[in-house]
Amino acid sequence: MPKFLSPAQIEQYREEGCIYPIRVMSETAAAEHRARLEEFEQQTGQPLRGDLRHKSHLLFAWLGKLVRRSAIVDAVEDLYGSDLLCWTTNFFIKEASDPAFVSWHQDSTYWGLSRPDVVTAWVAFTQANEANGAMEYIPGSHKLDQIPHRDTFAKNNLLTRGQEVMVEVDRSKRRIITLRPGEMSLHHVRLVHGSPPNPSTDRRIGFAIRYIPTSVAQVAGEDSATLVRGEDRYHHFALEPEPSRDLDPEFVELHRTITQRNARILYRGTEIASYNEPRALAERA
Ligand SMILES: O=C(O)CCC(=O)C(=O)O
Repeated sequence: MPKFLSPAQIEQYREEGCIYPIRVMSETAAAEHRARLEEFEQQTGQPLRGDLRHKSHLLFAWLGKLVRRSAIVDAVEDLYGSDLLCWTTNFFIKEASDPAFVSWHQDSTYWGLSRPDVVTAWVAFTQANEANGAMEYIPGSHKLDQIPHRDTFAKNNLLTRGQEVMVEVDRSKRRIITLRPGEMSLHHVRLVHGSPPNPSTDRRIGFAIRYIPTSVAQVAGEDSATLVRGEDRYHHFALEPEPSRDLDPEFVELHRTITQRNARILYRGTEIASYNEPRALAERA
């Protein structure tokens, strides 16, 4: 008996590789999440960037709670069972009139995970639609094997390596993931997806939470993850603690260590050692 998703939604995930919209909090709560992010950005005087966009649930207690939010985790449990890790989180923020985009790709390409049993809960802090660069996907493409990708390191590409699939994508088959604030989509790690720039007058903010069953392992190096439900009988990942307050110095240090280690996995085979480097290189160019 599913806890949160309907049998039709579960079937849609199996067949299409993506389900949306799924309401996981009220629009007011989503606005509060956005306000918390923007309060921090005001303090630092700039949009969240570099490694602060990744594994942010270790820096901010309110994001630590979000990755454990029962509506989200119940939905993930309906797909992958009751022993679950949050492997990582990534902010995808597109400013107003922003050329930033996401090339067509499969998430699985550089993540180093042992099986494609990985789902992303993409939680909308703002609306996401055709007018502001919402995610698009090709239904059923998650059933393909791993497709070869080329790294572009393109300046405005939000992906770590600007990676893109080395096959022609038939855009006429694409579907647009339209979300209201407080809704989420769930997409499979092999799904071919991407998103165009945001020409609108407001930011588009999504928080992507990557979940795996505890049986999935990291095969490309040492790694850590957050247990969000059940028990970890496999011990493939070092387990991460939950922050009880924002920007606790111990957690800031832990976050630095973990994101540097993660970057070594994601940028393996290149000279790049941190999430901050591609951006810094692009800004100097
Ligand atoms: O936010 C976007 O536009 C793309 C997000 C994405 O590629 C992902 O969550 O895997």
